[in-house]
Amino acid sequence: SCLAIIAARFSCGAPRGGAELGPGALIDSRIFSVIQSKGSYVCSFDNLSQDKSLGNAIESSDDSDPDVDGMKSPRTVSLAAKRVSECVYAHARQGRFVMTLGGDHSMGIGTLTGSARALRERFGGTSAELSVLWVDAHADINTPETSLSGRIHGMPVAFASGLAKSRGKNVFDWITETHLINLKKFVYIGLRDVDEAEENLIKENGIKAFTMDDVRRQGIQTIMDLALEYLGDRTPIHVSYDIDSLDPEWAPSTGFPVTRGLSLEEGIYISHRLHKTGNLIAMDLVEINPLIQPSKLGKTLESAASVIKSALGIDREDI
Ligand code: DIR
Ligand code: MN
Ligand code: MN
Ligand code: MN
Repeated sequence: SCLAIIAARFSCGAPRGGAELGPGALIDSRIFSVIQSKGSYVCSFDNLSQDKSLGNAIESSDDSDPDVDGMKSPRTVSLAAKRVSECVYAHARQGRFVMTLGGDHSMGIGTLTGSARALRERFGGTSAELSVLWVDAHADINTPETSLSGRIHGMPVAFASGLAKSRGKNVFDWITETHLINLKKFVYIGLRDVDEAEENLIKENGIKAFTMDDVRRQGIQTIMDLALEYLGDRTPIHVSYDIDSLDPEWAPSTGFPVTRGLSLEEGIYISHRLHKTGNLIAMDLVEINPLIQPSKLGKTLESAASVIKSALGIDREDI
C-alpha cells in the first residue's frame, strides 16, 4: 500500500529553533528504507519548507510578523500549517496513509485539518468524522486568550477543533467548518504537564483524557482498551504523536522534556494497538529537536523509529 511521508520542517510555533531539523534526521536514519524493504509500503516524500522564510523560530521572530492576540509568529505558522493541511489533504483524499514528521506541534493544526477535510469529502455525513488520539506530555489546547507563552505549538488542538478562531489578518483564516475535528472523538494519552486554563478547557468540553497517573494506575493495556472503546469500532483514526510523551530517558532530544513519561515499551504498545484496529489512517511524529542533547539524538531517533514501525505493523523483532 501507499505511504505518503511529509517532512514538515518548521519550528516557528516553538520558542526556539531546531525542530525543523527533526524530519531530516529521521529520514537520514533510513527508517523508511527499512519499511520499504519489508515490502510493506511504497513511500513518497514531500519536503515542505525549503524556503528560508519558514525555516526556524529565530528567523521568523522579526518585525515582518508581529504578534496577533499575543500569538508569536502568527502569519508564518498559519501559512506553514496551511501548506501541511493541503499536503495531508491531497494524499488522504487518495486514500494514502499519511505520515507527517515534525517539526514543532503547531503543525498539528495542518495535519488534523487535512485529515478531517479529506475524510468528509471521501465519505460524507457524520460517519466521516475523524477520531484523534493525541499522545503527548502536554495538552496543546491553549487558545490565544489562555496561553501564557503565546507559542502556537501549545495551541494546535484549539485551532483544529474551532475552540480558537481566526480574527483575520491572515492568521488561520483559511480554516473552515470542513477542516474541523470533533472534540467528542478525541482522546489524550500521556498528559503530565498541563496549564490550569487547559485543565479547565478539557473539563468544560468534556474531553476524554488519560494522564500519566491514569497510565500508572491502570496500565497501558487497560488505557488503550478504554481509549479505543471510547472512539468506537469503525472510525478512522489519526494519531498525533509528540515524542515528549515518552520519558526523557527514551527521548531526550526534544524541546520540552517532562519526567515520569511513557516507557518506550508503552509507547510502542500504543502504536501496536492502533495498528491492530485496522483503522489508523494517519500519524504525526513531532518535536524531535536534534539541537537538544545532540549526543543522545541517536537514542531519540531509535525510539521514534520503533514507534513509527509498530504503527505500520512492522514488529520489533524485524528491526
Ligand atoms: C505551555 C507549554 N502549555 C504552552 N506547552 C508545551 O506554551 O502553551 N507544549 N511545551 O509542547
Ligand atoms: Mn505537543
Ligand atoms: Mn509535548
Ligand atoms: Mn510542543
